[in-house]
Amino acid sequence: MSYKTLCVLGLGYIGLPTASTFATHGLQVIGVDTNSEIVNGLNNGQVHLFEPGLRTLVQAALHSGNLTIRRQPQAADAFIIAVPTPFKENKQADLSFVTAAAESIVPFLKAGNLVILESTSPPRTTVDLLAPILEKSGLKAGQEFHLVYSPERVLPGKILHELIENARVIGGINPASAQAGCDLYSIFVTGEIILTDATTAEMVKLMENTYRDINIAAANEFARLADDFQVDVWEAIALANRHPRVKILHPGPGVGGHCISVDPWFLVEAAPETAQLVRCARQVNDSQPAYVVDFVSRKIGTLRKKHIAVLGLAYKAEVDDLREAPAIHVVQLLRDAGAQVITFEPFKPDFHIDGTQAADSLQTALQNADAIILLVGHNQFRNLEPQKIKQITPARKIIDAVHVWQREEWLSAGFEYYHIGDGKH
Ligand code: SAJ
Repeated sequence: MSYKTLCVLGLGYIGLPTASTFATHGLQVIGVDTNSEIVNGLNNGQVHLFEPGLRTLVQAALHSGNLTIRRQPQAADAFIIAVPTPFKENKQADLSFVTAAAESIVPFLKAGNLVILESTSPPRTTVDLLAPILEKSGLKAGQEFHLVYSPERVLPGKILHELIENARVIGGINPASAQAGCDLYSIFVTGEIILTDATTAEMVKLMENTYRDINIAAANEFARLADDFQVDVWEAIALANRHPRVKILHPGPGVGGHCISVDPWFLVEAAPETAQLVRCARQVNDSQPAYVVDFVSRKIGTLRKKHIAVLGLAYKAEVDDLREAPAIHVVQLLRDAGAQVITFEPFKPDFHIDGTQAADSLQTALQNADAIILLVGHNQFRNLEPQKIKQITPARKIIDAVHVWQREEWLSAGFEYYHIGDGKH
């Protein structure tokens, strides 16, 4: 099949790069978002997300005339749904955005169209939820229009490269649908394209992120064990990773972001009795902020009335995304224990957590601190020089929750230095 027009629903971290990349590869693309601020901003050339290279790509797509931004969909050869699938309070998937996006397509669906869901979804969403909604058009899924689930697998920070170069799994509700999806993504994907059925593709996506979550949970639990046994977990991990078949990940303040901390719950929701390991890993990672706060209080004593400077709130280094960020939980727990917390997040300096102060500079964050906690390894923090920091803060206790600083450098500058999972020092 050949495609001339494409409608992309949802202009977030996945939809916006996808729409722009198709546009710069010659398709006429309509980018749709229900948020009028995002639509107005993009129409004025303002990109609401930080991702390396994205601004340049979006501006090139807009200037080419191939990318149009609107609030409602319109007729097209293909539709891609890339809206969020958050979870609700009870950890169940909130599919209301997928449902609304699908319903908005129905009036425009024509015979021969292709519809693709990219949003991470519980197994069987494409077959059991999406197909019946789209069939309200009077057209039969798989016979009169093609229907596909194709997971996005791009890593925030490297989205533009991985979008093109990663292997792409395309699951059709029948083989003809998968082939139609392949024809579309072949326009820019240089990685391998593998065809399967829609439910397998949904499961693949959930398995990838669950696998990583379980492996990070192992690293976090090893940190706690090492702490108990007077071992430095980082030294132990480096040595264990010399084994040819072992690759332990990094302990940290927990797992955040909109993907790995959310997606495993979709498996737990779909099969609560079976998904025991999946649930347990989630619980280990979700309790890691409490471990960090316990570690801090063991190193600096009572938290009551202590002035604590927290560096980094984003869910990981070099992103501006604070969704599900474990650092926010750490700050809330410190605050609840009576500490006077001042935060500094260089990618979102205005972000404020109730009952704490947000600093607009490193200097402001550190100037009255009793202790400094590093929660995110942004480059700006990695490169700090202990001798210079000593000049701008009275704090002499450093807790490094991501282990990006060198212990010896801080010690020789006159600080007490601790990284989590270090029971040795
Ligand atoms: N983290 C650790 N220790 C580690 C690695 C990560 O604590 O050794 C933490 C990070 O600090 C962060 C969280 O885990 O809080 C997740 O970060 P990440 O870099 O592992 O992953 P994401 O969420 O940015 O992107 C993931 C990727 N999935 C996998 O690597 C299997 C990406 O390919 C997916 O496209 C993305 O989820 C998604 O959208 O689903």
